[in-house]
Amino acid sequence: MKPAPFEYVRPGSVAEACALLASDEDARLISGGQTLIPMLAMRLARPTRLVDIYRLPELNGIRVEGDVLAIGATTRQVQVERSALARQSLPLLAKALPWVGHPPTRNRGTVGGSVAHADPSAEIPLVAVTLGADIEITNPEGVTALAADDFFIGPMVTSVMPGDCVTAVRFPIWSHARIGTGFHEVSARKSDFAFVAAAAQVALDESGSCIDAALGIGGVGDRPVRLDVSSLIGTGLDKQSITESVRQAAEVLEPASDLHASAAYRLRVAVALGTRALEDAINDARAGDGQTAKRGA
Ligand SMILES: Cc1cc2nc3c(=O)[nH]c(=O)nc-3n(C[C@@H](O)[C@H](O)[C@H](O)COP(=O)(O)OP(=O)(O)OC[C@H]3O[C@@H](n4cnc5c(N)ncnc54)[C@H](O)[C@@H]3O)c2cc1C
Repeated sequence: MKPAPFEYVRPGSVAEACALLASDEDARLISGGQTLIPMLAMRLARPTRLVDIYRLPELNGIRVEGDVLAIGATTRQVQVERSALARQSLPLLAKALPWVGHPPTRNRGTVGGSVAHADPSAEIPLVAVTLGADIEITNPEGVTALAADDFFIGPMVTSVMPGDCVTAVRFPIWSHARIGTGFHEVSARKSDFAFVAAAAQVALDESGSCIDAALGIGGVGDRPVRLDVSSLIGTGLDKQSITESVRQAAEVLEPASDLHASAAYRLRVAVALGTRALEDAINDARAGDGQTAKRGA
């Protein structure tokens, strides 16, 4: 099948892109095209006009801004994967990225495109929710930011309105001296979308006691969810406390059944992978071979 006819425009700035979007409700942004091009080819999307932002230099780049790592929307996933700065300040994203599709899709797929597409199983949105990232949105009225938790609404549904362009994602950098990360997912084949994914980051003090813990689960409900494992803070992180904390936190999950997996399977795997991701993060922090998050590196 071939795409339905569309007009193709390559604006020279974000402002021009937003104006083009606002002037035509059937216009659609295209970035890396890894999701949109197949949708066009299958006629699941039939925009009248494609507004191509992929080469806008103002949207590409990885930089430290105080205590956050700002990643421009059209920064390709492979750029982040290869960035020493991203690996050092955002080790959880670095650990998740190899699970995002295949090397060829990461060569063109962008961070902003993945966030805007909002697949409930996608790894970058999961890390954004787990760490409490902010999503920057630009439209003809100006620039705003939304917490990732408020940005993702449902499967492929976000707070992006007609005329909006996601322009950056800002991930908090943990400043603790000892942090560790863990990431696990189950899928039919490596590089397929996850049935269930779990992302965890912990910080330990010098005595090995937990001072911060974040755990997110993807693929189980209609969007990625951060689980409350704050009961682990101040503890020595023994196995029983971890298992119990994840089991209790997972009660908020609302798993759905589909062709790939039943709701009961998804819930069971979410608890198992969440526990495993946390244990890996703790071992990583204890061993000191997890990247130590640093600002301004
Ligand atoms: C074979 C294959 C396997 C894949 N496996 C995975 C996987 O395991 N995990 C995973 O997470 N992804 C996976 N993907 C999708 C991933 O590769 C895409 O990169 C990602 O979903 C979209 O990024 P993109 O830049 O290509 O966006 P595009 O395809 O260009 O756009 C996707 C959607 O987002 C909108 N959009 C794009 N940029 C913006 C913006 N800045 N602001 C507002 N809206 C915007 C577009 O209008 C469109 O609706 C896979 C893709 C393929 C082809």
